[in-house]
Amino acid sequence: MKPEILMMGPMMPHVEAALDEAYTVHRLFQADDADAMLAEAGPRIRGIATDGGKGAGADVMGRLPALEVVSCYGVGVDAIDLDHARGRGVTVTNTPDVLNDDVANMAVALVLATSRTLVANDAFVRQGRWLEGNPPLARAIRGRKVGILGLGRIGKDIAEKLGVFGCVIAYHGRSKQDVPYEYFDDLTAMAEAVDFLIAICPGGPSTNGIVNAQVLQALGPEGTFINVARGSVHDEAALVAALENGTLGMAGLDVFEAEPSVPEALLTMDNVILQPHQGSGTIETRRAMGDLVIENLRRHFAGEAVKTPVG
Ligand code: NAP
Ligand code: 8YV
Repeated sequence: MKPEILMMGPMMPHVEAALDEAYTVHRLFQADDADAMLAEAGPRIRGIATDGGKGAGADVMGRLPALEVVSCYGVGVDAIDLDHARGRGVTVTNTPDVLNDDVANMAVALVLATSRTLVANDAFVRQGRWLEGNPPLARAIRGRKVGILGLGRIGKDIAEKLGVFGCVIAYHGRSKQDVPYEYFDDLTAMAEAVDFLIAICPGGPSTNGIVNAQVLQALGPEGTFINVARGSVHDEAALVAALENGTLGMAGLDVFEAEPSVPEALLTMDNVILQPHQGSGTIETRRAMGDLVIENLRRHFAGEAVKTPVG
């Protein structure tokens, strides 16, 4: 008898194929009546396959008395109720490290795209405005100061990459680390001191709205905010207001509070570059993330230690 698992949302084809081969998969997102599906199959379901957006709440996990493992396609597990899982001894796994390179590349791309006004200049050419003269000059990044909010696995990769571009790196987190970068124990103080603030910390209650109006004001009219972490990390209303009134110079955003909805006001601003949560969005990285989802479930059901448990 194959173990039965619940799939919260569509996954990559190779992941769905591998999971269908090894398990009886109940697709919650395809159920005409999710409640009826959970009532019928819930007692037999031993695993969940999910992603960072759909996560797994206590509402669903609470319907699965035989649940043993949650395998998340994504490193951020803020949408999984970890307290509920821990309280029941449910193993949670994620996909760390394999995505560092591409998520860091997205942060670097947003730093370059904002500093060199890439998107606005693209429109400038397409709209024929170049025929009337040159656009305003952009800004260099060599020698400019970058503050990283969350110097973890991805944050360190961003620091290393931007170091090669000649940026001066600082960071803020809850603890000082043994790294050759300036540490700020206060986020507002760091924002005041840097040209770019890059958020790459986890989402969740401890970071909810920490990039607030005060932090954005400290970053200032010449400053740029880049968010490749979670939309919950910034106060979106304060961010829109700061960009509108010039308190903040520019923003490069891969994540938003209510994805896939983006505040209307941001759509018409030319001092903002928007991405549809694609930090890890390359074929290569997404395949590696999918492979980890499969491998963690395989190991669990083979009675082996999972590869990448959430601590
Ligand atoms: P990580 O290695 O765990 O690093 C997280 C860092 O954040 C640590 O340096 C930690 O330092 C800091 N941090 C944690 N809580 C904090 C708080 N309350 N205030 C300030 N700093 C805090 O995680 P990672 O693998 O680099 O991933 C980071 C996050 O990136 C994920 O959780 C996810 O939300 C996001 N992400 C986004 C994308 C995307 O597509 N845009 C892709 C992958 C990941 P201290 O413990 O010292 O505070
Ligand atoms: C994923 C992410 O795209 O890893 C994360 O935390 O945000 C992204 O890599 C996301 O989890 C998939 O929904």
